[in-house]
Amino acid sequence: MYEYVNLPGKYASLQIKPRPMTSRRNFIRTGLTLTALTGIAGPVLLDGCESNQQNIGQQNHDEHPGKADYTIRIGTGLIEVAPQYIISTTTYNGQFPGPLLRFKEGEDVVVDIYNDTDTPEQFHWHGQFLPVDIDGAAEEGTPYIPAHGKRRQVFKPGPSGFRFYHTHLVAGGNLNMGQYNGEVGPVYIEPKNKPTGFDREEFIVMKEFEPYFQRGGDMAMGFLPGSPVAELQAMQEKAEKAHPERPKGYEVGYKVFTINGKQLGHGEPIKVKQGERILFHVLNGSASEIRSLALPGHTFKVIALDGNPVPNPTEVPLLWLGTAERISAIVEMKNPGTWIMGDLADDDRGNGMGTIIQYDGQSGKPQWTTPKPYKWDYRIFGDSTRKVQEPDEIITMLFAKDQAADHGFNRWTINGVAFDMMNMKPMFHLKKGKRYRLHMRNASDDIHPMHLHRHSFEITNINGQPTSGIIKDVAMLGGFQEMDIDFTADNPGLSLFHCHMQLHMDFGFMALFDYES
Ligand SMILES: [Cu+2]
Repeated sequence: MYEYVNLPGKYASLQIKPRPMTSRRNFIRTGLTLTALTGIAGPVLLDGCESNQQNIGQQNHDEHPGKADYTIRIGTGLIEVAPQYIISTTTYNGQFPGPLLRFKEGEDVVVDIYNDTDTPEQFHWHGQFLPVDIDGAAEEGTPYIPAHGKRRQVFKPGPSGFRFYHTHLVAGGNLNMGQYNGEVGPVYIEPKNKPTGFDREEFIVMKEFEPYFQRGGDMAMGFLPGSPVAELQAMQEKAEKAHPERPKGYEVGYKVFTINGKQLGHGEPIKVKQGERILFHVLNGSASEIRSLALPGHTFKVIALDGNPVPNPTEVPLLWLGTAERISAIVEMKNPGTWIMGDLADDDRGNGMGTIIQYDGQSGKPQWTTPKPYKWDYRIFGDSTRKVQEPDEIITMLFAKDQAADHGFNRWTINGVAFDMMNMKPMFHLKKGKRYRLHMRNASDDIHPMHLHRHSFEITNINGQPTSGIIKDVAMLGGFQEMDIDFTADNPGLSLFHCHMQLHMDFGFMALFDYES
């Protein structure tokens, strides 16, 4: 079903990622492009570069002298998720999560990234406004970190707040690749004006391990507000009726669930004092799952979404996070005891998705009570009084699922087009300085955490309800629902837009924006 192409001679280790249903000619062509991307000098064999190759190699950061602020080594690591249960996976610096990288907003940072694996890597700085040669997506033209090679990156981090890093490789049908691995780590960029109202910070990374395929899945659905749009529902029904012979497409399930790399009950408890205000920075590092988090007897005061302060910090009983979403929330410790902070899904929590919060002087068995159902509505954190700025242009996007169309996997399309990894042609064109509205329509029953690289966006409408002031880089679009996100084209260069479900993006759910010159 998949094939690898080995490049000749010294490039032998530069294997092309597995892609279904492509011609060998395309493989070879991409292989050469990849060689060019790595910056290794060699004869130019490309017959007509794609437009997205123009930005490559404009800066050679490898020449920056001195010592790196941080060094990352990508390689195989062993993660002890529980005593006598040790998982082997690809990690950053042999640990999971990868090390917390703390930067200062606007201050240059030097990061050395070594790739100790046999596969070229992409290291994506999620949520930052970086040039295409640093951002970490091959589709934008970021050079690969060669297998057993190194890249030095020098950049000005920003914007401030809770960001993260992760691999941006295509996994396709290979569950040992991409974000199914342990290649996720937190980034915190200190703002010039530090937030107040808390005593200390804790970073929480939620991530599953040991993935497997099944037909169909059980994605949490009912927690988003609003009802399905009939027209969008009808589109999926029509598509399914056109192929009654097809079964449900493959979905990913997991055997092991962790918070900060430990199954519930096996990590060190988070020790707290009564009256302490803890700022939790929660990251959903999953490749494909939507996560929830509750701490019985306590509330979360959400102060930032995806690292960006919200206009209306609000206390909520629990959190929901799509893949790659982050929430920064303050919990005031005012209910002494030993508690489980965990996912609402009993099976997932039972398989490890939780951690223990222990007050000083308390022992006892950790307590869990399932909270009442709660609708997760981004709009409560927004500013309902502010008038939304009208965009210069509205881009309508229809997302659709072609069930089990690609070797048993669902194929995903944006306006009828599945992203073609071979020609990587930009689909949408931006003019610098203009403001755009993406009117997203989901003609599928899945939730899609939609992500835009190298820019932040503002949520301006959810299912016909206007809102403003919520700045994010990933937003969950509900099944058969609609959402508007606005952004200013202020960071020229190719920018990838995709669903952050690894299985969706790998099977077509991506598009490129370019800037008109
Ligand atoms: Cu998706």
